[in-house]
Amino acid sequence: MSKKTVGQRMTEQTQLSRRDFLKLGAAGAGALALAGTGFRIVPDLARRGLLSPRGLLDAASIALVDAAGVYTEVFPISPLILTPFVDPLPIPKALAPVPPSVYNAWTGPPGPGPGQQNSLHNEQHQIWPTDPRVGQAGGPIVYQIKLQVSTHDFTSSQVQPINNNGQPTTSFDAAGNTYPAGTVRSLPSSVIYGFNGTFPGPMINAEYGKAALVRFENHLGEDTTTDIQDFGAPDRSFLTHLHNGHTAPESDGNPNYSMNAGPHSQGYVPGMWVDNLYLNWCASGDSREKQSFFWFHDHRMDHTGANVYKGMVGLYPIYDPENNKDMGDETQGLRLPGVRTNNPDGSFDVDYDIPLAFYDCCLDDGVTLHDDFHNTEFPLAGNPRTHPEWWGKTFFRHFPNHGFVGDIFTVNGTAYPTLTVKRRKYRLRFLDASVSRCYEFKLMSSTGGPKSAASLGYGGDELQGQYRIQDGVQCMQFTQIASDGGLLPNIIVRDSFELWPAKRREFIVDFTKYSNGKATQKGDVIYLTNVMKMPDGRLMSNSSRMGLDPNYKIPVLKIVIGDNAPDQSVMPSPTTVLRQLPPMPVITQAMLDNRMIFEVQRGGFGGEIEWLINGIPFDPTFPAISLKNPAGNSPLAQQPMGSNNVWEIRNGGGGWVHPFHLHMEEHRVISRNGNFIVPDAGHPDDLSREDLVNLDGSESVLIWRQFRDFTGHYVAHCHNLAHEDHAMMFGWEITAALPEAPVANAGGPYTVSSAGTTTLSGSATGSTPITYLWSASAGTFSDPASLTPVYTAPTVTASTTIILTLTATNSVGFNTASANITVNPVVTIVPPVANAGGPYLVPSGGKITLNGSASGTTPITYIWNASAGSFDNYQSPNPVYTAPAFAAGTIINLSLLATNSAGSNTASASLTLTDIVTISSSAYGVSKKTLTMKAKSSSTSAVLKLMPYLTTGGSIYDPSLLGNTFKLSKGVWSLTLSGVPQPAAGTLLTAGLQVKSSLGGISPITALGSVTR
Ligand SMILES: [Cu+2]
Repeated sequence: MSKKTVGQRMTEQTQLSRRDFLKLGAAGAGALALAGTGFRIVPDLARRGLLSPRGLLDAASIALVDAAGVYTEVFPISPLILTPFVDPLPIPKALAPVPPSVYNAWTGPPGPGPGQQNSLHNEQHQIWPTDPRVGQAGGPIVYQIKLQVSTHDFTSSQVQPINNNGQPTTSFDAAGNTYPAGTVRSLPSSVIYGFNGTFPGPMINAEYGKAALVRFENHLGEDTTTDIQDFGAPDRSFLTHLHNGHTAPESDGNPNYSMNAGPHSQGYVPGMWVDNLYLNWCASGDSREKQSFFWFHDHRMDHTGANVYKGMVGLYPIYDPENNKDMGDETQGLRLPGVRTNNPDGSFDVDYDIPLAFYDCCLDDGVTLHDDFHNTEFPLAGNPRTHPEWWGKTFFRHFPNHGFVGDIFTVNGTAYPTLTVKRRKYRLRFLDASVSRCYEFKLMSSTGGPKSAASLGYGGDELQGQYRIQDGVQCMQFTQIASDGGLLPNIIVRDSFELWPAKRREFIVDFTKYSNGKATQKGDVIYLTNVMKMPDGRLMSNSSRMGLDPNYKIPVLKIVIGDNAPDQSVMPSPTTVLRQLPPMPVITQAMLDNRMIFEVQRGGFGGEIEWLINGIPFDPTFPAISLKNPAGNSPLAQQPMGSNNVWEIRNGGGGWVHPFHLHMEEHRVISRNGNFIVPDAGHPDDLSREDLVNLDGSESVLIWRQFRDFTGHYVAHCHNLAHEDHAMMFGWEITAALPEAPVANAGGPYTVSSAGTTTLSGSATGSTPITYLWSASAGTFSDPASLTPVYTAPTVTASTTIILTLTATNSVGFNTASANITVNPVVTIVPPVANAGGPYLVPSGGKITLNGSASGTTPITYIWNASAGSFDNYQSPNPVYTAPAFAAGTIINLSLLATNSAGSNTASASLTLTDIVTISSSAYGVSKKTLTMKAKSSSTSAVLKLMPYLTTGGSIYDPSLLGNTFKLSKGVWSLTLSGVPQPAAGTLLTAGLQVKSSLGGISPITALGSVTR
């Protein structure tokens, strides 16, 4: 790392460069002869003598290069594939992991220790899966991927060599033969740098919660005989990036890291290996941050486009087993299409869940000149010259001026493939793995079928895509479920969608019916069709947003409807929440004012540093500098770990589009071009999490980002790889988390008895280490420096409040917090003695208010219990009790439990259900000295007592009659009593009757009459 200060660097790169460029103009042709100085800035430039001694590209050399037309952008016309849509679409299978018995025997097995991360033994994994933050049991699943020189065939079809007018033309072979126009040929295999020697490379089916460690090994140096042509990193180095994995820098595969640490160069050269650890852990462990489709690709500085184009592409779908939400099993969780098979080797495959990687290429015609800035890096090629011996093999130009687009469109490495689908729903995962090409896809049917553009009379750029369905009409829709940031909050139903380089979008397509509702039939054909015309790497000329060319409908994948098949997947409804968005703070004006601003632009410099950010080419040795923000600052692109910020990504020119990618964490779009209503019509999935900012011409996009979990070097760059390789990239860093001042919390409030003890519960947030100190106006602590000391209260005779204070101190400062503790005098508490009252008499089914009570220290709580019946409030000492309708004479046991803090006591009372006695008729025969009556008892077993009632002047006249008893018969009896005494003449005699039951219960007094004797 250079020791220059930021100020020195800014001086060099802004003031000096600007002045130099203005001053020099086209004057100094000798600039090209300037020797490289070993400067690390854009090292290839230095080596090629295109840098000044200060590491800057001299304007003179730029002007010279421009004038010489070094990068004339002439592409060959690829030979026409004669029988398209015959080769089946390759559907990748999951890569098998390496068993522990094998990788433990490796020289330098994977592991968390120092020096275990790469073959240079100079790096260590920042976070191992067993780290408590990640919390995975055991080590990662280990994979091995070898970078190998190999070959690849894009088609099995024969081809017709054609020229720029679409007419048959001559062709060549490696033996030096020339074939006359009209000769149908077979293509030679193209040479690739492949992950495990294949294109696309392997697919790793990953799962959240199970880290994957991939050992990438460079075997590209072992094949010294195959002609590797004139593209791909000339030193055969690699640097693999898992696109938008939440990955530590040492495993991220980015040049800002690789130039400053690890290999300390552009990549890992032949013979080296590196363990990229993909934790499969969402940022900060927040499930809402989970993603669903990564890909890994080369990121070697200056040659990413060439290396990717040469085959370094791998797939990495990632599933979410939490609550079986998205685990590739359509019978569970969200029930997205997918039937999972767990393989014995520990991997798993998912049927009806197909990744589709799009890649355009162009094949050498043998007559197009090979000539660009990189000529000297491939001395064996002898450029500039034509290469008829490479006829039919992939052709590449580095093209700093625009970008690179091919004229043959491939899916999963096969040109114009066919996929026969079952009549059911599928999950399709789209990835644009192209260098520069953007696509817009529709599902179309065609009556006439594909016709070659050549046969339709097209020429030049209009031959791109080779085939057209000019009669194509849209017949199905896409149900979008995910973007590059994982599952959307809700589905989006779309007629078409754009796919820019590195972008991923996932869809459910229901192949049982067309969008008009009509059922599909076996044998029906649907074409996945690109309707975006992009004649060069600059921008699209036609699309739904830019104006469609009705004749430009390029079928890229033929889909044939096949047999019926079971389908237990469920199409999510518009209200189904697929994945909740993580929280985003309210964006304040202060946040907007203090944002970082990065403007991507086509510079005036041309050549290798054609593409700039904030006016300077990529410098891997320093973090970028933001343009001056509204708060007046130009901060360095450094963010403390744990921080978040608003970044503005701005397209400084109208003539180009840029898919701008930021490593490490996906972002959220806040606004486009000052419009804070997200999403706008052109970007419906801006509401999701994304790792690419698609920048239309002159567009400005504000995004909100977070910087969590790791520290170190990352990059952000245009994913038009021709732009990236020509300096449209910047380095940024996550620095150590800022120290935070402590915030103390003394806990409480507390209560303790006079002279008693209690354990305190203090705490504090802030950067550790933190020291603590308790103090109090009275009382003592067992250890005042502990967060949780035992506090001993003073002796008090009346309730007293004491203030406790906790002081927390760290390197930033100190903070105090207080809590109250109430000290109560010791009091004697008398246990309760309960009294249930009673005994109680109550008619069967009747009510009575109980008179329970208790002595003792209040508060006392009461609980009544009864063997039968009910209480209106069993916790009241005086509830109303409702007796059951049992037979008279039944005895109910009542109990009353009284409780206070000193104990409990129970008292019982009995309650007897009484007989109900009524008198139905009665008479008083004064003359006959008789009383007659009829009475009724509710009980058949009661013995009743007649209680005649004769008074004179308020006194019972003849109490001797009381006590007569009569046996009840059938509940009703009648009685005639003779010999009733006669009072003296003139006496007022009042007579009445009452009946009392032996089972309890008594009738009301029935007044019979009165007479005066
Ligand atoms: Cu770009």
